[in-house]
Amino acid sequence: MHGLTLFLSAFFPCIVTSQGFPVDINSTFIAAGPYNVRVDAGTYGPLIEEVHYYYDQWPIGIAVSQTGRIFACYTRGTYNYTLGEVVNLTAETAYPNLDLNTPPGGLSTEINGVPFGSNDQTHFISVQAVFVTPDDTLWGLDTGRPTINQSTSPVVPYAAPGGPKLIAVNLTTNSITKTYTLPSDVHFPDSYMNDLRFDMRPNATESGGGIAYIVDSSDEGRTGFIMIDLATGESWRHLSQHPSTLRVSEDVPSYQGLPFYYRAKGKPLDFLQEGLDGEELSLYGDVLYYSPLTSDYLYSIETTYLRVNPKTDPLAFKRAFDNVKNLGQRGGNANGFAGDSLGNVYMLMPEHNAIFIYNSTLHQTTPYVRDPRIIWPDSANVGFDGYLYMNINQLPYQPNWNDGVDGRVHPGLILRAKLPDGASKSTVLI
Ligand SMILES: *[C@@H]1O[C@H](CO)[C@@H](O)[C@H](O)[C@H]1NC(C)=O
Ligand SMILES: *[C@@H]1O[C@H](CO)[C@@H](O)[C@H](O)[C@H]1NC(C)=O
Ligand SMILES: *[C@@H]1O[C@H](CO)[C@@H](O)[C@H](O)[C@H]1NC(C)=O
Ligand SMILES: *[C@@H]1O[C@H](CO)[C@@H](O)[C@H](O)[C@H]1NC(C)=O
Ligand SMILES: *[C@@H]1O[C@H](CO)[C@@H](O)[C@H](O)[C@H]1NC(C)=O
Ligand SMILES: *[C@@H]1O[C@H](CO)[C@@H](O)[C@H](O)[C@H]1NC(C)=O
Ligand SMILES: CC(=O)N[C@H]1CO[C@H](CO)[C@@H](O)[C@@H]1O
Repeated sequence: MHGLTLFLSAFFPCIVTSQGFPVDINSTFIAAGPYNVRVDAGTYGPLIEEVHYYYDQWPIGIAVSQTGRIFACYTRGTYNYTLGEVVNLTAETAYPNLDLNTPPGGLSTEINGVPFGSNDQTHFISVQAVFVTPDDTLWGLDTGRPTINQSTSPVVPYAAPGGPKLIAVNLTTNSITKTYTLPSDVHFPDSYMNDLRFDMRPNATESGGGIAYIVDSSDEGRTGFIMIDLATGESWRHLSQHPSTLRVSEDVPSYQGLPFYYRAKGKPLDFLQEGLDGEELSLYGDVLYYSPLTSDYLYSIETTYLRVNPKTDPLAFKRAFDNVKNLGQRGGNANGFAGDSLGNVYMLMPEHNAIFIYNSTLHQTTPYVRDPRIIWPDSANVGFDGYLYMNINQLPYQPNWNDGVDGRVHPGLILRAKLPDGASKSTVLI
């Protein structure tokens, strides 16, 4: 099949009819024998460009600033830093500096023989996701839950209050401007904050300082959403353990054509346990789209239900539960989400080496880009320059999922593709 490699970077436009059906998804033909056989070329959509090569730490989250600075985060582990900035084609460095990435007391501690994540509020422990708001603030979501004993029997210890936090960094001064920690009735010991979006408009909350919508993807506990009022620092939950946020039992996805079971070292064969994993706001911030990692279904809820602090309304939970919408299947499991200035909702599809778009006008998923280099697109971020940037980290080959054997091969990648129809970063939710 060597002939295929010739086509990997070719530009195949993907034309979608008004009914959403792609008519020009291309395949190619290999004239190896006398018969000209049609072959899936593995590609469609805009040209994919290689932007950065990760040779050191395997990345998770990505965010691109107004001036094109690229930030990555890395869950850890044993890594020296968990928040980094890309400095050239093949290297990143600790951001804002190594000191803030190095909790003096270590990443975890033990109380009566039970491991807990660090409760350090002023240093980064394990940053899972990053986001740049249009005012050029970098937001980092620290789970406070590092992986420990990575080489023997990996454990993700419970969080200690103070460790899990949302931090804001001013990209002009490169200094932390805000830190939000969470009370124990909002962030549980086994919560795991996984993704974040913002509506900074003054009318989004009564206090006028904007709101953060955060995913709790807890493998062991209660999946749901955590909201933070960015002016008052108050936080609350919604949709805890609503079926739309729960993992799908016994999910067996396929990656690169291989059926996938979860194989942790020293443990019986299992399945991915991850529920609610990705989210994206609609263009005007009135709808939040989301799905569990292990589900083919896309869900949404009007954000008005999530913005109600349940302390002020005894029916708040019930109203949110009653207003979840099932938007149907989308053609596979989805991992991260992204959104653009036209309201396109991008969904990262690790089973297809592709990114799909949910089009709320068509009520359908449509294809955007596909490429054999997209081996687990972990997160994506729309840049101010009209490109979608994505982190590729080969996650299904990581040791924690493969009996302790690390099948990943450097480099990891940042890829980018031009957005459709001149779309760019949305500045509506400023
Ligand atoms: C991490 O830090 C240690 C101790 O400072 C150093 O020896 C090592 O080279 C660093 N690793 C990387 C990949 O930078
Ligand atoms: C990239 O940056 C790293 C870290 O600062 C440095 O060691 C390396 O020499 C740089 N590589 C190039 C090609 O500039
Ligand atoms: C981690 O490993 C250390 C030393 O190998 C051991 O003492 C400790 O009990 C382990 N902790 C867990 C939670 O497995
Ligand atoms: C970041 O810092 C610069 C320089 O002090 C300031 O002008 C800017 O307003 C700050 N950004 C935000 C979002 O506060
Ligand atoms: C905030 O105001 C904008 C118009 O400026 C409106 O479109 C939006 O719906 C409002 N949001 C809320 C939560 O009222
Ligand atoms: C959705 O599809 C319609 C019809 O093809 C198209 O006009 C629109 O630009 C697409 N995108 C969004 C975000 O609605
Ligand atoms: C739009 C596009 O790229 N079409 C191509 C699909 O594949 C055939 C056969 O390789 C080409 O001839 C077309 O140009």
